[in-house]
Amino acid sequence: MYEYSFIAHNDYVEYPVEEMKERASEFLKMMKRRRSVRDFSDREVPREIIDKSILAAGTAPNGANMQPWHFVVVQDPEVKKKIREGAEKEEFEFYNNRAPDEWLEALRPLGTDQKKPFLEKAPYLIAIFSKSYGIDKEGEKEKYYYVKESVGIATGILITALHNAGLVTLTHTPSPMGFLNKILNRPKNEKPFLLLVTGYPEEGVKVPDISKKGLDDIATYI
Ligand code: IYR
Repeated sequence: MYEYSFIAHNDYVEYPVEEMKERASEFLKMMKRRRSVRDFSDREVPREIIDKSILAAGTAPNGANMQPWHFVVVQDPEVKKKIREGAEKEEFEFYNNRAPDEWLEALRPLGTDQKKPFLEKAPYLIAIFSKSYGIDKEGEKEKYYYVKESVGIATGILITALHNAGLVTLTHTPSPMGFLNKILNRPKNEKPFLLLVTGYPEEGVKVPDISKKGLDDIATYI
């Protein structure tokens, strides 16, 4: 067990109420512009943007501060090709054999299929792994807590950070994703959580005309 000392939270900033309202409203406006995109440009993106966004993801609140995540950033065309092949193999099974009709029906409006060319075209694939447990300095297993919740929150922050920087993302979940451990050489305490594709959108990209639920539909105030 580690012992932490406690320090003053000097980084907290309180804004005047009017400024808070303005910030909340500006943030909502910014987030409403976020869309999942399936066609990426191959334009280069400076690595620094990815680095900073991953560091932002790493600030996520998480179980006992174990930080049970690992991000593998793939730029190498050979590795991207292997990931595309692995994903398309699973997706073929999904679309042709595994997915129940009801699921395929729900996906129809999105126009998705087993072909995933963006996995080779986008400049970065970020494979997010959740760590089921850690290995401490003595080589002993270390228990991790609320792993899915923690990695889910970190992923949300990563998506938000990339969007805020001006990139687009696709949360891609080929299922099952075990092939990512093999290709990316990750240990067995790490499970693929999802594959985040990021870069600039393809010029003239189209997105489905969908809307988000309103406050009354998603929240109850008591
Ligand atoms: N993983 C598949 C299917 C898929 C599932 C859901 I739920 C989506 O919102 C989108 C796609 C694919 O990526 O095509």
